[in-house]
Amino acid sequence: MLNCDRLQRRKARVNMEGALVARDQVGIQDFVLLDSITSETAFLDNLKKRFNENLIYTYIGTLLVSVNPYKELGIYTKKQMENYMGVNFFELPPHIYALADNAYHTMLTEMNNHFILISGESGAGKTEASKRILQFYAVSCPSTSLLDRARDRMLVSNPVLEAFGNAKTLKNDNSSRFGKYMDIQFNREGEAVGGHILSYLLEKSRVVYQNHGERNFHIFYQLVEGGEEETLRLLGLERNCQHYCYLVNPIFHSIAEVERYLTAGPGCNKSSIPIVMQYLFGIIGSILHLGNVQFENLSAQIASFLVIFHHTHFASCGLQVLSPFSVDHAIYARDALTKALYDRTFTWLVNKINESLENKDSTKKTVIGLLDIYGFEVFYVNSFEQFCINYCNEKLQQLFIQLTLKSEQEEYEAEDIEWEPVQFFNNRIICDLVEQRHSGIISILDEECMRPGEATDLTFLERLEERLGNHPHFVTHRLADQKTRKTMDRGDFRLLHYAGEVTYCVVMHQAKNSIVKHCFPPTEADSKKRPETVATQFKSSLMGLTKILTAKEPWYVRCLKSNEDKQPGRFDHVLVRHQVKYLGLMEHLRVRRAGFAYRRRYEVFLHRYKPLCPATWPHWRGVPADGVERILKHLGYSEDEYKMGRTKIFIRHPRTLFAIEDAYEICKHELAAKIQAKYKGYK
Ligand code: AD9
Ligand code: MG
Repeated sequence: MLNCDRLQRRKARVNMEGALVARDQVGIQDFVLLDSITSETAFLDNLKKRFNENLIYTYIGTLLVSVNPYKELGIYTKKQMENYMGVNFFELPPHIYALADNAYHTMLTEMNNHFILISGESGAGKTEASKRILQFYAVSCPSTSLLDRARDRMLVSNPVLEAFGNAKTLKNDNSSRFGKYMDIQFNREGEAVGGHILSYLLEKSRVVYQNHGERNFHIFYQLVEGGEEETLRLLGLERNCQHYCYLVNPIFHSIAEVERYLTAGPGCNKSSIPIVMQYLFGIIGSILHLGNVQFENLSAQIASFLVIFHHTHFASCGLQVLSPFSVDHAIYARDALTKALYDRTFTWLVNKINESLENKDSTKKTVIGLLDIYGFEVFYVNSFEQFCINYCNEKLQQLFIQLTLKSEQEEYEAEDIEWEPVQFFNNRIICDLVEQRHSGIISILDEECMRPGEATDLTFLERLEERLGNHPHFVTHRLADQKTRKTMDRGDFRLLHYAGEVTYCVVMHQAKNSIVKHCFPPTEADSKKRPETVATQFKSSLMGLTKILTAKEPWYVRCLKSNEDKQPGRFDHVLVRHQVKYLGLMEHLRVRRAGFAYRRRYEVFLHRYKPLCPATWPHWRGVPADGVERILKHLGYSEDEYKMGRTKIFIRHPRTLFAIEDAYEICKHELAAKIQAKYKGYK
């Protein structure tokens, strides 16, 4: 039914426009289709030509390249969504909606799971892209009034998570400081029936410290600047961000969206809403108050502020003794407490949202996963958080390489398809440097953390130097001149990431032993038993994510940053060239152009398309591969449009497949009409 609608809409559009391929006429819409683009310069020229005409999207086959315009283009209207519903890739100019729509229809046709990997550096447009996709599904998927609620909750969960998980950085005014993977679940009818969010390592250090020119999480300013008088009075807060040590560079934000979500209720009934709000805002308020606690007159403050700023130990007589912390210790304990509090509140919020999105119905569902994670970033000072964020980006790049460049080429080989190998940089070597068991940076960090009292940041650096000094992607101050010809500080190490060099500061000026402090979740840092370190936990969660993704069919959006200054419409050639290079877009283009857009096992292809050929319909008694060849010959395809592998059919261009799919839809329609006529005849 759905596919017939799609066909009707498509036919209507084709008639309206008088041509199957509606091109936007500026540059080239799909790099794969035109052989004239072979050099990086030509690739960039095409991107720029289109960007200058506000055409920010271009395809490499089914991969979507998006260049951040830093201005509203009016291309995300409801009308635009309708235009793209049920359209195959090459019918209309490239758009994020076309990709979303294709993923959706492929999922419904093949009844399998998909994911959309949105990648690019900080500020490139990943979060915007993921929001556009979600909005598209909200409008385009069929829905009943009951399901509207699940769908609306999915939509409104976004601003709330952004309020608590995003902040202004030097790279991006609305930078995601947590990783987000969201499954949207669909039933057989294609209705969005539920969802689930996984969040990854929130940058909680931001609660207590922000680099110059950056800000705390949005929610703090939303509450202080935008909260109601009564709320502020209850929480004892002043409407002045300058008053709070944890807040710098205040800016006005609307709190309305957060309140709307909380009153729409993550699974709570009307009467419990004010409690939820009070609870959340109460925590935000307490964090602000705690941040203002000063420790000069320690005893007076501590008297009024719990026992957390004391060491607890037992005297020989068995009595519990509290002795006050030093000022440094007390500040550390205060900050550890606020960070933990914020982190757990964020986890609680994600859980609440998940409760409200949960669909308990046990019927079969398929999913589209949306991955929007913090982008690769390099600051003047890079610490543990940047290390985790950039490691995460290495993993995603590795996944992309695995799924496109590597396995694609391996598959051609395995299937005996003639193939000229394309060379590419495999960042596996950097992932190993970070995560390899026993010899990677995380393992060495873990080992150091097992030596409490002895290990310091400097001993950690020494271990790294001893064990990884010869690694081509690892540099410390002793080796800096030889490897990268740039000097560096004694307390730093540098990684040569796939996307560029980043110098990480191990020995922070404000803390004597920062790495060891980062190792363990704060509440457990002083306990006797050794829990997993934060880095190891993060590594495990990324392994889990990779597993989730590899079980699904991939779609890619590669976001490019047009300039570093967030300037509307400015295309910085050098910056874009750098991204095109490290994202491996040219290699991807080469593999795509020489390769095949579509491949299916012979049995699957035959099963679906056998009605298209009298020789295979209704039954084909021979070998599946022969049946497939009969269908293709019957449809008039020449041998350069497809290749027969050992177990699969490979089709070169997506448009060939789309044409076969259209023929199938028409055939199915006719068959249904015949059966109906026959049935009427009986009546
Ligand atoms: V980070 O890794 O979370 O720091 P993102 O998510 O890649 O980063 P984001 O989507 O937040 O970047 O985009 C940054 C800003 O660019 C947005 O706040 C918008 O102002 C701007 N942007 C991004 N994409 C578009 C777009 N398609 N149209 C208009 C855009 N503006
Ligand atoms: Mg983001």
